[in-house]
Amino acid sequence: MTITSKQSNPISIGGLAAACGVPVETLRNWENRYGFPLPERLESGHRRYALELIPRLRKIRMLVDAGYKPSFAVTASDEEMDRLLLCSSEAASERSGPDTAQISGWLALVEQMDGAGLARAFSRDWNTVGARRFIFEHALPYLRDVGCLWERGAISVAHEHFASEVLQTFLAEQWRPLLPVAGHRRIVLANQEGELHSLGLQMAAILTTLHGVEPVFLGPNTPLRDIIVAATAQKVDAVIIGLSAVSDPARSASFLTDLRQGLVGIRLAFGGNDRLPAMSNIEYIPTLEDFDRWLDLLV
Ligand code: B12
Repeated sequence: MTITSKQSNPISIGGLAAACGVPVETLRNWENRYGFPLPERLESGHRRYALELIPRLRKIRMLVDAGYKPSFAVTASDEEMDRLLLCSSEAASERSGPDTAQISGWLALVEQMDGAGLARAFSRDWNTVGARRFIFEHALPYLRDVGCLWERGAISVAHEHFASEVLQTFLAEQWRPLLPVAGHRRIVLANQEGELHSLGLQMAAILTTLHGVEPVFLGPNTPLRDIIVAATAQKVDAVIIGLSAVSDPARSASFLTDLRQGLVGIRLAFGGNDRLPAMSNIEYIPTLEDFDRWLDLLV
């Protein structure tokens, strides 16, 4: 298609290269290989580009700088790009401070699949910094890095499973001996049916015991009726459901609504997925820090 130079703010390939930090040669190369960025042509044959291409091209450059292949970066969806860029900026290599060394050490043990070493390293850290700092400042960023490294192809799915499994076992071993003795409040902690991301719930169990409240821990993938039976029989003060970004909001909302109907006179709250609609008589607790405050008010 040919255009006249009067058309909506078109810029030359040199202008685009300067605006995005991508060399002219590379822009031509991407156009030939991947069909992006596509110029319009002046009658003279010169390329002209819409200004709207600049933000996307800048993101592509950032992804390539972060180590992604151009064939992947140029064709990624906008949503995917945003997620990966967030991931790159949060990755261990770009953080600084003493916590970075801690987490990098754990990740090295994951790479070697050294479970005993990793459990010992968790234990040393837990004893040094305490439960809350362990969770919020080390375990959560560690899991985020594991996810990022896996997304970048730097570690395998097996490593991701290994990394989360060792942490999951470690966390479970920490809170059970802390269980309070008689005369305390009790709450059910369960993941929705189909939900396997249970580490948030394990961390919630630790915070619960730190408040002297007993978790009735039902764990991942718990069917609706079993939550109702357990909560009713144990006469708990509340039921807390752990979801994740993976859970389908409509399905989770329907699960929670059914659960609400089955739980007579028991508080119901959920955390872990922020895409659900507001639901009557069901509380939403966005983060584990919020859950820590929620427990302050319960006791
Ligand atoms: C460990 C992990 C797994 C492990 C889980 C093991 C376990 N025992 O939990 C395994 C290997 C099983 C797994 C499986 C899958 N996973 Co996964 N997983 C992860 C990983 C690396 C860490 C998640 C985690 O535990 N984080 C710790 C929690 C506590 O932190 P958080 O999620 O940020 O939660 C915050 C809030 O949501 C809230 N919160 C969370 N839980 C709770 C609970 C309560 C009670 C409260 C109050 C608050 C709360 O508090 C936190 C902040 O304070 C993430 C990567 C990442 N970048 O997060 C992927 C990730 C979550 N998984 C993902 C996917 C796609 C899957 C699978 C579909 C993969 C597959 N193809 O099989 C399956 C789904 C399984 C299922 N049906 O549930 C995607 C989700 C993408 C999306 N947005 O939809 C992620 C982001 C990876 C990725 N980048 O693609 N996964």
